[in-house]
Amino acid sequence: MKLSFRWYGEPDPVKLEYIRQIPNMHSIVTAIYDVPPGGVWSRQAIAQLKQRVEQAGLAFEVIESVPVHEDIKLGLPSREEYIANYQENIRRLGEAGVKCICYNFMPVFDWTRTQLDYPLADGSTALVYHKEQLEKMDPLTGELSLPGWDSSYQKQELQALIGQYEQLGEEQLWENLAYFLRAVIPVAEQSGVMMAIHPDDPPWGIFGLPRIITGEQNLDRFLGLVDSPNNGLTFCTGSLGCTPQNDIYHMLDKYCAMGRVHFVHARNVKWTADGGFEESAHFSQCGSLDMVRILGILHRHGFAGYLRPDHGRMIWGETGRPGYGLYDRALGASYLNGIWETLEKTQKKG
Ligand code: DNO
Repeated sequence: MKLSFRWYGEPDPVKLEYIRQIPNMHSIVTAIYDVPPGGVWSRQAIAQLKQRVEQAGLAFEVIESVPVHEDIKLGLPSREEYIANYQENIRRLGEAGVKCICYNFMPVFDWTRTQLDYPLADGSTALVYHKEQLEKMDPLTGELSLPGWDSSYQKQELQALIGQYEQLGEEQLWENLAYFLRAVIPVAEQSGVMMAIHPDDPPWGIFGLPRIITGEQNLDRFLGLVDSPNNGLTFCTGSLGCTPQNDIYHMLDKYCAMGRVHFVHARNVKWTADGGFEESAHFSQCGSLDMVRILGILHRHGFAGYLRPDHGRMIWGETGRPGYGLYDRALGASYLNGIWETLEKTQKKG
């Protein structure tokens, strides 16, 4: 297991130098943020980022994300150019030593929550998804803006885009995903890069948009689209595990056995009675997921991929990017280290 930590580049209030001080930290998970989706990342920008991360004593091996342009998801003729650009990014990142690229195939909106500063009983705040709040949200009329959302769309453009996806439907989205994978996975193979799709978060359709990377059946289908080890998963415990309908322990075991889990986002969520969830501290008893069981499965399979603590609460008065402060993620990292060390010292692998 290679412990890693997400960093949003120089503007991130969490400094690389602080991340370095977390025990056992191996690598930084980051991206080039100033190129719009679909563009090519310059070799110079990649080299600078690599140098900056390595100078801080950390490895530059995981990118999250290289975004997939909407035209690829929609299967428009312009996808050819964007796919060629995507292939070029994989080549360039591979040349720079990147081993794993995390991406998603969610139409329009990335991860979605209904509140980013929900007060928990202990006085911290967390990201939550409450169904009754979601029902009141309308991306076309509301003022709402969440970090996972692309704020560059005008309301009219957004309306047109949502309309295009409604027409497209799930099956065609699968087709477009297969088309994309058939083009990029061979390049990833040649470049020594593991592609690791992030599950849809939450794993169900929102605002009438189709979502397909949601549960076991669909992940099986996804892995079968291109049967290559380079066509793999980011196993996000909090995304897949935010509904008890997903048996994440069984799924993790199965996909590890297949050698298709390259990256793990380890976080905990607490299911709520309305079918939604609240993000909690990593500690098992704080949420609905059993972190010892999750790491135990990874350990049994000799997991040598990347794992990062995921969203944290805001604690100790920290302010900053919701879910991505330093303190609670660092607590999460230390807790995950503790579980892993115990497993190393007490369990046999294989
Ligand atoms: C949320 C993240 C996601 C993830 C993308 C991957 O915190 O896990 O935004 O980075 O979906 O493309």
